[in-house]
Formats: sequence, C-alpha cells, structure tokens
Amino acid sequence: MVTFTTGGESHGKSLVAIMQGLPAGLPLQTEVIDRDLRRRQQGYGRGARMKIEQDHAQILSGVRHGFTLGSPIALLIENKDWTNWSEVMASAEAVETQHARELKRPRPGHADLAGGMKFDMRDLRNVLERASARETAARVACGSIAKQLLHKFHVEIRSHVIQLGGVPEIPLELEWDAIASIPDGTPLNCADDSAQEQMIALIGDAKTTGDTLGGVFEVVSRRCIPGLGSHTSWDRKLDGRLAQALMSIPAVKAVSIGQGLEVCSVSGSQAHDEIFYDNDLRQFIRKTNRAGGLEGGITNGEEVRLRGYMKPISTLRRSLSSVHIDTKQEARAAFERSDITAVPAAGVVGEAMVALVLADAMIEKFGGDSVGEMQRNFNGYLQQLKDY
Ligand code: EPS
Repeated sequence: MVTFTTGGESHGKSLVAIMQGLPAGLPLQTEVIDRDLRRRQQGYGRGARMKIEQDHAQILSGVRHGFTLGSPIALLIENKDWTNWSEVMASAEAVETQHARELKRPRPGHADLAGGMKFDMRDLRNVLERASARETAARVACGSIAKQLLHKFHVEIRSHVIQLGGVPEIPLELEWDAIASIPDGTPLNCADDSAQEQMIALIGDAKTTGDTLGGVFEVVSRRCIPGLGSHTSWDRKLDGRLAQALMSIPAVKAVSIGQGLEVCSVSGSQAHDEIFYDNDLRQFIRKTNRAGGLEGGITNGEEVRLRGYMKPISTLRRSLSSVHIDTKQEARAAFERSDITAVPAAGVVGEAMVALVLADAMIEKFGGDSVGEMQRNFNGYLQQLKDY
C-alpha cells in the first residue's frame, strides 16, 4: 500500500510528510516536485501569503543518488512566513495572551467552531492553523512522487478549472489535448480564454466587495490500465477511494465521476458507454466516456475523469454573522488575510490526491519490491489483456 501522512500548521515552522510503500529503484526528480509545488501556489485571486512562500521540498530520507530505496520517504517544506509568527506559534514557551493572536469569533463554513467544541479549545487558532489549506503543499509533494511512479507506466494526470463563480453556466467539457496544452502560469488554469476573462472579472468584483468565490475543477488521468480497483468489496472500489481522496481537500463539498451528475436524469440508453472491439489494437474501445473511466469500481481503460466542487473560501473580509465563543454575544466573524478564490490550486491538489490513489492501486495490482519487478508484473498483465 502507498500511504502518506502530513504534519504542520499554517504558520508553524514547516510542513512535513512521510510517504511509504513505494518500490525501490524509482528515479525521482526534485525539480518535478518543485514545479508542482509552484503550480499549486499560482492562480489569480490568491492572497498575499503566496508572495511570501516559495515552496521547495527537501527530501530527508528514503532516496539516495536520485533513486528511491523502498524505505519511508520523509519530506520537509519550510514556511517562510514562520519568522513573522514564531512567537504566536511557539511550540515550547507560552506567550503573553496579547501576543497569541487568539481567535474567538468562528467563521461560518470553517472548521473553527466544530473543531473548537470537539477538542475543547477556547483559542480557535489551535483549529485554524491545522485546518488551513497550507497543509495541501505537503500533499502535492507526495502526489508528485506518486506521479513519477505512474509516469513509468505511461499514466499522465492534469487538472483544469471548468467553472468559477458560476461561469460558464455549464462547466467546460474539453478533450485531453486542450487540457494538456494549458501553459503553466495561465491565470486560472482554464483552457477557455473568454470564460477565464469573465472569471477574472468576477474575482475582481469579489475583491472589491470583500467576498469570495468557489468553483469546479476537473482532474483527468489518461492511459490508466483497465483493472485497477475491484468490484469485490466496498472499500476496494476505486471510485469510492478517489472520491474520498478528493473530498478530503479543504472546501470541496462534492465530487462527481465522468457525467455522474448528468446521467441521473437521462434514460439508460443515453447513460452508458457502448462497447466495441478494435481488431487492430486488439482491445475493447468506447466512443463515449460518460462513466469517467470507471465501471464497478474498476478502471476500464478510458480516461479517468473526476470533478471536485469547491465552496467559496470561508474567510470573508465582509464578515458573516457569528458568536463570540466566550461572551456568547453576536459578533462579526474573524477576518484574517486569505485568498479570494483557490480553485486552480485545488485542482493541482486534486491531481496529487488522484495520483496517490492510482499509485496505491497500481502497487496493489502489480506489487513488487523494485520498479523492475513491478514492470515485469505489469508486462505480464498487458499480455493477459491482449490474449483476453
Ligand atoms: C489559508 C489562508 C491563507 C492562504 C492559505 C490558506 O494563508 P494566510 O492566512 O497565511 O494568509 O494563503 O494557503 C496557503 C498558505 C497555501 O500555501 O495554500 C486558510 O486559512 O486556509
């Protein structure tokens, strides 16, 4: 199994992650990890914090001379903003209350209040700091390593923004080539220039009014071999595993697969992807992909297409009504520096989460202590598919 765990608070000293279960002998390029980290930091509508951070993953263990050792990979990403928060976030010494930047007025939509009640904490900063989406930088670093394993088996993953603030009315539907050719640094990682311009204008309006915006991103994985995941038990179904991974991204409130939302309101004859056989390729093919590459919780060889639906960020300059947790008096929710929207960034995090689940499913199917062993198992299965 590929597993990973992260640690770190938004304004703490650093983020860390430990990733386990990768085979030995995988070449790893740290520049590729840093490129994904940079992509996650981009996007029109991000706040001032992204001007402070320049995320870089230091690999502390599990890699030697550019190759994985099969042992746990430990990573560290520094928070450059820490120097401005070292007293507020000190782990050892207690600080004077007036220096702790206590938070008492929970933001509707944020983890503040639910987390404070659950952990019996009266300074909601203790919740905010870990609930912050800053943590997703560590996920992206792990996901980038997972992508490098998948790349060995020809799998490619890209995300793009298909709707923001309700624009366009129907989320964009685009072929792989259009998605893959979006240049790095495109303001909202959107392939449609005119939709993107409208989205940018909406973000400008939200900035003026002190509001925030949500949207929809799509993550597309191509060249996934048929047969990842399993129909045999609820927790092995790959659709469920992918949905859980995407739902865990901060502010994501819904996930759909392929035309998952649309097919519920049409008849069966319009919902399913009819099966054909290509004699030259010796493989089954589809002319449509409404199933988003998954049937029965198993990949079917078509592109795996998933959408994440992100609510507007819950830190609003134009604060919403809330209650002071000590006085129980009505109060405006706390505001601190934040983003207006982060849908493009959530898409990059989505790529990472999908890569981690797919890498896990690949290891589950092809196992192996080394990449070479995994490759032999993979090649044997390719032959099995040809002979099927
Ligand atoms: C976040 C608030 C902002 C974002 C942050 C997530 O941070 P700050 O409070 O320091 O301005 O920039 O996102 C990141 C730091 C990041 O790396 O994505 C929040 O409250 O969730």
